[in-house]
Amino acid sequence: MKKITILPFIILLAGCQSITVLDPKSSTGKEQAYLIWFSLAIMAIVLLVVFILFTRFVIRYRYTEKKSEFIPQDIKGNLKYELTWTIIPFILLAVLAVPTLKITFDQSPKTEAETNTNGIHINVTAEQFRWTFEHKNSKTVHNELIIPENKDITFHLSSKDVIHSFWIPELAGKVDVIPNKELIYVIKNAEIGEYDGKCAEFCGIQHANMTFDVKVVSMEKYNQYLKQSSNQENED
Ligand SMILES: [Cu+2]
Repeated sequence: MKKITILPFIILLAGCQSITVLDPKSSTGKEQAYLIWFSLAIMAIVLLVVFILFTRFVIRYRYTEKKSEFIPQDIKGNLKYELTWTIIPFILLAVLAVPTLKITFDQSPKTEAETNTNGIHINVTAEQFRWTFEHKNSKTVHNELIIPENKDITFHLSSKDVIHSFWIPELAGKVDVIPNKELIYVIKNAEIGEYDGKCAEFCGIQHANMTFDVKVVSMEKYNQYLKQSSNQENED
């Protein structure tokens, strides 16, 4: 019977693997993680103040024999307090809004190609249930994305059928891939490594299998990779 009592803790611990979103490996992901930590910090401050006040009130106004007859005075709105708890949340929200709006706006998918045409551009086509990556020299590969480190990678996202969602948790947040509409999404300064990519929008019965491998390599290796003629499109 006792063993069963530790079950909830085991379930909680199951989530203790590193949360990849909070351990980002690109500047795009780092900005997003910063927003999460920043809003968490502000929430923690609010929570702390509430808990401290709550504890204070519980101790100070607890019921005792002495106070059994005590009835607190009925006071109408105190202007000072009313202003305090109206203005402080307003300031907190404003502080939170500035970086959130800036980063969200900068990173939002655009509908037109960036003026930066020198960077690395990759066409990404989603379809039930695979990903196709086309590099600038027309090298076309399925379910395997190879990109160079420390560059701005501009993805041109489009879907052949339904709405999918392009997501590499360690590099950047998810972005919708919509039929008949090309969206431009930029991931900046990825670090060398191997990451998992997936479709984050339920798109059909094989949705869970719609994954892809991501490898970030040196620029040199990327150029070599582009030259390799292994064009999966022909092999299929
Ligand atoms: Cu999908």
